[in-house]
Amino acid sequence: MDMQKRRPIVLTGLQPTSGIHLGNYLGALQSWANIQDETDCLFFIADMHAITIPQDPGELRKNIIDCVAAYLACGLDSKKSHIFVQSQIAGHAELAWILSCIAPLGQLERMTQFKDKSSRQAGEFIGAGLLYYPVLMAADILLYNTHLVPVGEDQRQHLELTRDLAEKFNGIHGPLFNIPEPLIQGNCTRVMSLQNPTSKMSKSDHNSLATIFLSDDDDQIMKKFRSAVTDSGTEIRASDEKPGVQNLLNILSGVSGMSISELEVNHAGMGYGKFKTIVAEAVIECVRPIRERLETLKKDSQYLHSIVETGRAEAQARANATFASVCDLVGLARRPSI
Ligand code: ATP
Ligand code: LTN
Repeated sequence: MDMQKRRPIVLTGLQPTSGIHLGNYLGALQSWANIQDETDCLFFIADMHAITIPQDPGELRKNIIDCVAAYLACGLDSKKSHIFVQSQIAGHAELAWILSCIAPLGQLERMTQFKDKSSRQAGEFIGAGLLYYPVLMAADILLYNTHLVPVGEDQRQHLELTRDLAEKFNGIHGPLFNIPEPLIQGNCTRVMSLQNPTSKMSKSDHNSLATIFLSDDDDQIMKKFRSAVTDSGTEIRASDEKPGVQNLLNILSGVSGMSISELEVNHAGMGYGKFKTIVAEAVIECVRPIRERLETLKKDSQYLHSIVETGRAEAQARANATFASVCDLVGLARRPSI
C-alpha cells in the first residue's frame, strides 16, 4: 500500500449553484486547502445535489466549471488532491438508491434543511429529490470509504444520518463502511447575512447587500459592510443579543486568524462605523487574491476540464471497488465490467 492510501480519506464538495460566497469560503473552502498535505483528499462538485432545485442546464454546466476554478483559486491543489464531478461517477446515484431502501422516511422528513427548503417553496412544487438529498450525500461519502468530512455547521445533521446509514448497512450486510466523522474547523463555521444576522449568509438571499461573493470587487465589499446591520449600542462584543456585531467579529476572526477575545480587546471603544470599515478592509485583502486567481483560471476552460478528467479516473477506480463489494453483500447481480 502506498503512503497516499494510508492517510485518512477526506471527502467533501459544494453545489455548483452560482456565486461562491464568504460563508462557503470561511466555513468550508479555507480549511479544505489546509488539510491537503496530511490527508488523502477527494473534492467533488455536487451537481446532482444542485438539481434538487430547478436549474437552467446551460447555467448549471457553466457553474460546474466555474466551481472547479473556485476550488483552485481557494488553494485546492490538483497535484495533492483529486477534484471531480459527482454526476460523472454513476456509483453515487446507484449507492444512493441502495441506501434509500434502508433510510427511515421519518428521519428524512425531520431534517432541518429539508424543512427549511421545503417551507420556502410552500405552495410550489417540491421534488422528492429534496427529501432524498441527505441520502445522496451519504452515498457520496460512503462510496469512497471516507474517514473525515469537512463541512460547515449546517451539515452536521446530514453527517449524523450518514453515520446511521453506514452502521445500519454494516449491521444488516456485514462490515464494509467506515463510520465517517464530520470535520468542522476554522474560526468561523457560520457566517451570517450582513442584512439579517440571525439567518446564514446564502447565495440565494434576495437582498444583494446580504452576501459577499468571492467575485465582488473591493468597492462592492466595502459598500456591503458599510450597510451591514448592527444594533443601536456602541460596544464591540460578541453576544447573542448583538448578532450583527457578533457576525462582524466572527468574520474578522475568520479572515485574520485572531480569536474573538483578542479582537474585542483590540477594538474596544471604537464606533461601529469605523469597525465596519476595518472588517471590510480585512475581507478585501482576503478576497482580492482569490478573485484575481479566479478571473485568470476562468479564461482557461481546457485546463479546468483536464483537472476534472484526471480526477474522474481516480474517483471511478475507487468507486468501482466499493460498489462491487456493496453488490456482493446486498446480493445484487455482479457487473461484468467491475
Ligand atoms: P445556499 O446559499 O443556497 O444556502 P450554500 O451556500 O449553503 O447554499 P452549499 O453548497 O450548500 O451552499 O454549501 C457549501 C458549504 O459551505 C457547506 O459546507 C456549508 O456548510 C458551507 N456554508 C454555506 N453557507 C455557509 C455560511 N453562511 N457559513 C459557513 N459555512 C457555510
Ligand atoms: N450538502 C453539502 C454538499 C455536499 C457534500 C456531500 C458535502 C453534497 N454531498 C458530501 C460533504 C460530503 C453542502 O455542503 N451543502
